[in-house]
Amino acid sequence: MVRETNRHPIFWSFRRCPYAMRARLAVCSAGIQVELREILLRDKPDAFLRASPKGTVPVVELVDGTVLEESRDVMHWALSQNDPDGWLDVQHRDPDGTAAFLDALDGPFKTHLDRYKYASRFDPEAALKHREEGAAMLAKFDSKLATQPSLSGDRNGLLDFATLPFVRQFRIADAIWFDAQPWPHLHHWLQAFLESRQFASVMKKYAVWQEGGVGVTFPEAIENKTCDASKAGPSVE
Ligand SMILES: N[C@@H](CCC(=O)N[C@@H](CS)C(=O)NCC(=O)O)C(=O)O
Repeated sequence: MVRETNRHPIFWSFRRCPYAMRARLAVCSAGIQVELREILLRDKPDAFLRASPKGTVPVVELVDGTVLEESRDVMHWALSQNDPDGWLDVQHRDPDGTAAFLDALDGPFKTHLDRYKYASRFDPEAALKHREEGAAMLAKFDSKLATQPSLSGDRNGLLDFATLPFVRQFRIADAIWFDAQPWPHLHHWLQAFLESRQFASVMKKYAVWQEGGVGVTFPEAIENKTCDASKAGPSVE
């Protein structure tokens, strides 16, 4: 008997990884179902490393054997099939600006975030310098959000969902400090996301995939729009 999940692309994931989070958000919004395999980064399964020897999540193995190894590629793959909420509108309007924004996010901003949040792994004495550099970028996001509801324009789209998981991490590093910054628009934008049903849908906890096993169907159902941006969701730790 062919199992139902065999027909879905395989999505290798790690729940708390912001790259995997943005990719799950896009898959969910596109209404595509995948076989999600939750892994531990400290104990990567052989099957995952065979699919993608570089060993970072997310990775999506398509049914035709194509392997997507970058979160941005996964977002584009999903949204180019179905984009009911217009996430790609911003890219259609301004392809160069969108690419430059995402490059700055995945490049300098992520560098500062890591060297601030995980300072002990880098140079502990440089933590505050990196917080300052990251904060300068966050202040720019706040200024943009003062003039329009979302980084992508009049509603959350590609730029927002690519960014929100990383801003969430920046806050987690020191929530008291983050909440005390003069960024009312950024705070509101992040909070609305954290309380959304969309966020709750992609943050469910799944058992770690076992070699030889079958993952879980994600999202569990697409008919009832579990990823609907308009609905509030339960709080997620
Ligand atoms: N450029 C990659 C970066 C992905 C990435 O670095 N993911 C982290 C987890 S958040 C990872 O898998 N790191 C490998 C490890 O920790 O061993 C993407 O956009 O998908």
